[in-house]
Amino acid sequence: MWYAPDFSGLHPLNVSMTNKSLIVAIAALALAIAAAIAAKFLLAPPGEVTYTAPLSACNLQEGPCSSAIPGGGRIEFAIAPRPIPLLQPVRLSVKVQGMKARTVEVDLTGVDMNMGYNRPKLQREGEGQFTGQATLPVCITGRMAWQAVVLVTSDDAKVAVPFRFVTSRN
Ligand SMILES: [Cu+2]
Repeated sequence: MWYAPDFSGLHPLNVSMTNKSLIVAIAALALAIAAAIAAKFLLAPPGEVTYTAPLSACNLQEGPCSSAIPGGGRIEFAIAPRPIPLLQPVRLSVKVQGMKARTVEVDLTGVDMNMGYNRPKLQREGEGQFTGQATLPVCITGRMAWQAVVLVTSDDAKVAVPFRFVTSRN
């Protein structure tokens, strides 16, 4: 029996095809890595805060407070009635300027003590106008410092704007 040696695997065309697919594979991998790096830097994963405003010195017990956001916009926030009561529904109002707000939430936390998860989602009332309700739990200590972080989400950003206020037992 005589067998013709099989050189098909080494055929010049096959070799060049192998090289081409290898180059394509390497290029695809490099592109995927570049895309992953770009995604990490340019697009934050959904739900992740992209900008946190410095803590405002404004006191929500005295009236509406506002804070600047990147791009020349502003977030105005108010809690009513004032003085802000405990164990009673309070009205939260947020005005957003210079940002296409999709959702607005207010995260209410105790500054020095854990008061549980309290993050009502506000309803859209008009262009850049959101309102909602929350109830602050009563605190065993008389004086209680609160932080209210207004969370505004657009299609490509999530901005966190913190404000503070103090309640007394009432
Ligand atoms: Cu407390």
